[in-house]
Amino acid sequence: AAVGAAGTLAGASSWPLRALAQGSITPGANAVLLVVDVQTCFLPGGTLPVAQGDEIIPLINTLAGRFQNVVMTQDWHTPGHASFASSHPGKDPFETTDLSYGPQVLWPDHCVQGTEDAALAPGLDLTAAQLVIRKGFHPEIDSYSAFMEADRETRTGLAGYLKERDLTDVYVVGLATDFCVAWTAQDAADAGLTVSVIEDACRAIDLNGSLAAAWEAMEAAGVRRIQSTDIA
Ligand code: VGL
Ligand code: ZN
Repeated sequence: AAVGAAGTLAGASSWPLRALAQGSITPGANAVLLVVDVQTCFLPGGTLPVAQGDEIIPLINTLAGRFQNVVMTQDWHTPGHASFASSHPGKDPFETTDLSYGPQVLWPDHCVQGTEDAALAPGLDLTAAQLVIRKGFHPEIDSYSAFMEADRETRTGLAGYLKERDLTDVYVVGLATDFCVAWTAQDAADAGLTVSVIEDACRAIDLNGSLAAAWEAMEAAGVRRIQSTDIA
């Protein structure tokens, strides 16, 4: 039987819900692995560490070998970036403030352009990656999403790139599940792409329930939640 987008068996609605069969997805020519922000700053010991962020590196290396197309992103902030708490006197990291485009979580200084902290994670082997999208380089605008910055107007160019290369089937992995991965996945769905997030190849920050909220929003947007074992 055909396996539908939500992992249910088409035409067999009385059957119990089940996950995708192990190894049931073979990425084809239209599929792209989108590796989000696997950088030193987000690993244990970095400036904005994501717990167990280092654990996904071997998994992503293996996944990358199964895809004909790999694209990655790099959080790439200017010094004194508007998303840094240090740029807002009296504010601490993980508090929220209002920027011109709306509420913004404030972060420790992280991923400053050209620093070791902003480098790709050691051990990440994405030699075959075809494009690196850098984001968050406008001093006054943050960008969690690989497609659209936090003002929800400024585009990164990724949608146009994927369109020109006919890459319609996007598999998202990386850091952090509840921020850059979630925003990227939702924007990809909004762009009309077929989107899957490979859950075990991501790790979360989980700030005030942000992880549960992110999964709810992604599932509402039609994003498929899959595991690395689903990929052949
Ligand atoms: C991210 C917070 C700030 C991420 C980037 O990659 O999820 N989170 N900048
Ligand atoms: Zn950032």
